[in-house]
Amino acid sequence: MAEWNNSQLRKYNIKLGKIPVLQHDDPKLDSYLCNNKPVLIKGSQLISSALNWDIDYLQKHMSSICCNVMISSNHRFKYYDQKKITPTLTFKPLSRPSPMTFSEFADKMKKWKKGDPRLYMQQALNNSIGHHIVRDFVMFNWDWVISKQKICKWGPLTSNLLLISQEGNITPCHYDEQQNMFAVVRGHKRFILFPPSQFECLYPHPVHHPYDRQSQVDFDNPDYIKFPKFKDACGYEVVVGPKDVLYIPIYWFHHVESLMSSSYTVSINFWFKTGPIEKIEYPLQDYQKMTIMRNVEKMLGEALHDPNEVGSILRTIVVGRYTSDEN
Ligand SMILES: O=C(O)CCC(=O)C(=O)O
Repeated sequence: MAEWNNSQLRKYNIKLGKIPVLQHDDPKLDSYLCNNKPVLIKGSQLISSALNWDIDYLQKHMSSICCNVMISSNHRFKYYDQKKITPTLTFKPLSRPSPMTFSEFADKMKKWKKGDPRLYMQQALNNSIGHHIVRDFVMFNWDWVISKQKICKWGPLTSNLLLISQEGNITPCHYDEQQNMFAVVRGHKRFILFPPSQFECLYPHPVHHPYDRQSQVDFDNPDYIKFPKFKDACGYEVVVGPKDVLYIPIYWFHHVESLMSSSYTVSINFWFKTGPIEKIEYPLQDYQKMTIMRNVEKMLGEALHDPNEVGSILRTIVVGRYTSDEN
């Protein structure tokens, strides 16, 4: 399998630092994980038993399993919540779900040629995925990841997504409400991460919108008139390769590119709920303020019985009252 090089990284007009890299047994690691600081972890063996998960192996052992496949007319796979699509909203996503068996997906991947719609499989691993895959899954280095979950007092593991992406696909910038240990099995993925403090520079869609949690800014073609603070965005980047694990802290924005080192990438994420807060300390951290903002939006939507009214009531509260220098 080929290596990646800098020419494969998409060029963006964003200031970028580097994400630190630590060995799994480095004594400093726990402090990163417990303090919501991203870090690339080497040598954990978290998914060693899945290193042979290429399309042929998975086709052999998951052939009839129905999988969530997204199809897109371009390279961007911007996630949306179908439950938030309402009849009054003009919403035209460029990608659409197209469930199919793993065998159908594998055949499409093998026959794919330039100009065809792009494919991205994102399937939760559960015990219906065939006993060979379950056997490999059981042999993940659970002891290691569960020890980190305990040390950092994270909540339960909620899911593991198996992600199979064509090279060149992009998951645009968004944040999740869970802690994520992201492991690459095959190929390379470039991540650009932004801390919660960058919320204002990244302009996530409103909570009631199907694109909730996704940045409105198109990194390939930013609209600086609509999103002027995007000019000030500062991120951190890292390329994650086979056997590496990237810790993506809860509420950190992330943008992901599958690089050309391989015709497709295979990765597995480990999503954990955040743990109960034992003692609230003030001032609150930026990610805690993000949860408050989300709750305010949700509460207003419910109280008004109309999510379309949330923006105007927030403007009425803020503009001229909290926006002048005297405040
Ligand atoms: O790998 C990708 O394309 C997206 C992964 C992601 O956003 C996640 O695991 O939260």
